[in-house]
Amino acid sequence: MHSASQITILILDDDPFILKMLTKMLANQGYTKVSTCDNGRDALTLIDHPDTRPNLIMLDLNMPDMDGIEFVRYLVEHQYQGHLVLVSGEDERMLKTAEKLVHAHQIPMLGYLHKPVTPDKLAAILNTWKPHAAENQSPTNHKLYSAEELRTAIEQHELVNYYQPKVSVRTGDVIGVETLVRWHHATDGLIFPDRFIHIAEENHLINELTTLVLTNALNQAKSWHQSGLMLRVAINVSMDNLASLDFQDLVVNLVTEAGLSPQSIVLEVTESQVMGADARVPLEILSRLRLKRFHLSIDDFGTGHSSMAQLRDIPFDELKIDQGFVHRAWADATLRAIYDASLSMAKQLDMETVAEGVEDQQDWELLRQTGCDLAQGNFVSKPLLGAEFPNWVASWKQRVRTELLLQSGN
Ligand code: G
Ligand code: G
Ligand code: MN
Repeated sequence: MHSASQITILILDDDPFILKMLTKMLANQGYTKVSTCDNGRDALTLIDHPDTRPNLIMLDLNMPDMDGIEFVRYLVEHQYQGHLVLVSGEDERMLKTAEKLVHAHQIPMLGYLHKPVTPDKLAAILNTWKPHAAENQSPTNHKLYSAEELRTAIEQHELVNYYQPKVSVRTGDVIGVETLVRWHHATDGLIFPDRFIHIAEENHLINELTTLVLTNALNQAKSWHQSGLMLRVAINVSMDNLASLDFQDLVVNLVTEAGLSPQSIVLEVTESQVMGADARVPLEILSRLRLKRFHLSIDDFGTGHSSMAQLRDIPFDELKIDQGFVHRAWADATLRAIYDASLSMAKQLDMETVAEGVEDQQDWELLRQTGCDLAQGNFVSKPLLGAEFPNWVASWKQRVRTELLLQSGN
């Protein structure tokens, strides 16, 4: 735990009574380095100066000139590196929306406090404070990679597949895996796809990348099949892969050469950008792959453009409910409504359902109660290297029998 004297706190609220009351409450709990502002402009001046820059800001949402939401945007522009606590009289949904926005701006947030603030709640939230890594992070951690570096990485096979299991919620059987690519960078370590997929898409490298991922995944699938693990293997396909008709030949040829059947391959499609004015090419590729009995999956359902128009136009076999609507849907009425609606729509369309981001036992129980077909997430397993898989399967089978108490189908 930290000591209260370590933290420099700034309270921003237009109500002088709140400023006085919070300052007093904080002092009673040993927080003495506290300053106050009744408007955003003055607060930004304090933040800009190294001597007065706080580690923690307690922010009111509803203020007359610059409101809290606008203030958060300025915090980003002023490169604020500390934490935030929202303090507001607004309702739960409004506070949650504001919290999402703060997360989207990548400002670490300890949580929110409803007004009137009680000393207990205040103490509980401040106790979770830890110095934020970004406050002393080196800028190389945010390094951007060039197209040339990525091209070399693909050529040198520095991209490595990880595999995350998809299991049957009813029986616990391991049905398949999703392939998730990572870059094993010689000097920077393990790099996640959110830092390089877009570079591949923007620089005409996405077909090379997907070819490498698919080739490695097919080799892995073959070796699993030979050892009796009949896993269905999913790969992620970018909309940019679907821009040219060559892609379907590429996939068909690689799968045929590997001696695998299309039924054992799943293509997960997200529409990361709006389908261009001419949707004929992607539609043709997906329809033809489906005719050859490849499984098509709509990924991240409910976000961005992975939406109902796609469901209407493309013959998907599987619907993946985005993790943002799965984790804690049992505790949150809004998430639950979206989760239920997605599940029900998939069932009416005769699609298999996969819930992503299943993180704990309560998430798992919700899937069981609602009849979701497959689960994927850290509760089952984090993404694994191919070589780790057989051992994981053995330990999972054990867990299915002794802890989850399911009747396995095999
Ligand atoms: O694994 P996480 O592992 O961080 O993956 C983040 C995102 O990257 C996911 O949305 C996933 O769909 C995407 N992704 C992972 N591997 C690939 C890939 O081989 N191709 C494409 N286009 N996206 C991928
Ligand atoms: O392709 P897609 O966007 O569905 O990729 C799944 C992403 O979710 C990957 O980045 C993967 O590492 C991540 N992931 C997998 N399981 C969990 C989980 O239980 N919780 C969270 N937060 N992320 C997960
Ligand atoms: Mn996916």
